[in-house]
Amino acid sequence: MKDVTSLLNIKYPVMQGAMAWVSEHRLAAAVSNGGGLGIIASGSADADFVRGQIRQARALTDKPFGVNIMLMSPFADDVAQACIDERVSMVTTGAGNPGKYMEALKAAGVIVIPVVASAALAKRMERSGADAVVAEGSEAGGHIGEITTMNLIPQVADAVEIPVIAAGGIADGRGAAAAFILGAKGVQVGTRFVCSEEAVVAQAYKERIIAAADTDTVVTGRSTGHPVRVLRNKLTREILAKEKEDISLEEFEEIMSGTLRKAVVEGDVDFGSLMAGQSAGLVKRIQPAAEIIEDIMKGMQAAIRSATG
Ligand code: TUI
Repeated sequence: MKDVTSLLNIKYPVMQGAMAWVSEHRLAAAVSNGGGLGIIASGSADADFVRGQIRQARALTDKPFGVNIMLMSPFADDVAQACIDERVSMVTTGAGNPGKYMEALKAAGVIVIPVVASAALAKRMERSGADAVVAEGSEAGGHIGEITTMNLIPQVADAVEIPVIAAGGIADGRGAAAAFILGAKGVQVGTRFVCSEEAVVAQAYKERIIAAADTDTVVTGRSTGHPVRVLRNKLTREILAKEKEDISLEEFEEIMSGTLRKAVVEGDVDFGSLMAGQSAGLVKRIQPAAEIIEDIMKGMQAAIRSATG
């Protein structure tokens, strides 16, 4: 099996999770310059925005980086085409089944790494030509599946021959070491990179992650079929109370609309959606992205030595 670093032509098997509004070109380029794989999140942005992001990232790094296609976006088709036109090295996909884009992306020579939350989808993706999968456990921030990383990684690793990259709950070398022991060949880290110097994110949001304890995330949106993990705040108290009653999808969407931007851009930590994983409790300070990658790699080696020594 080809390893993840040679597949992606990177130094360390550490990918930065795509986070809407957070992982734009500056963060992605910083992660790639640090030897990992930076990923531009397209979120619900249109193709012109994504094209601009790709070009700006190229101005900041000559290393490979990726683009994430968020499959619930109304612009997903155009974003996939933009990735092909711009000849990006790789794409990840999230929040759905990217089957319909697979052939065109592969024909254009783009490496495709779908994010999956089940072994069944991982198998389907392997059959349709995926180069690897990111298996994301429910500890992750944002839109999540049901299975924890501890259980998902070995079951996906058993189900497919292609490399498995672990995501969800990994913020330091111990988590990365655990993921490798479970069968992963790489890790994807999100929440800790929100607290990188290069992430253009309101300081108040970064500080809420740093202040977070292990129990400070909650899952909103279960009643809608689109569960999303965020830090607890006034917004989550309001929405969870409404979800206990019988809130319509329309009312839910009206309350949640624009709240991620509110958190990331405006720093509204009370009424913004502070997407973060359960690993928020492990994030202690704001650091350059390159230092985060070095720390994870050194910590991973130390954790493996101490477990086997
Ligand atoms: O996609 C993510 N995380 C995200 S996307 C996002 S944008 C958003 N904003 C507000 C509300 C909702 C979304 C924020 N965070 N992670 C990857 C991921 N994909 N996690 C789980 C899945 C997933 C779930 C079900 C992938 C496929 C799937 O089923 C597909 C099928 O059709 O079988």
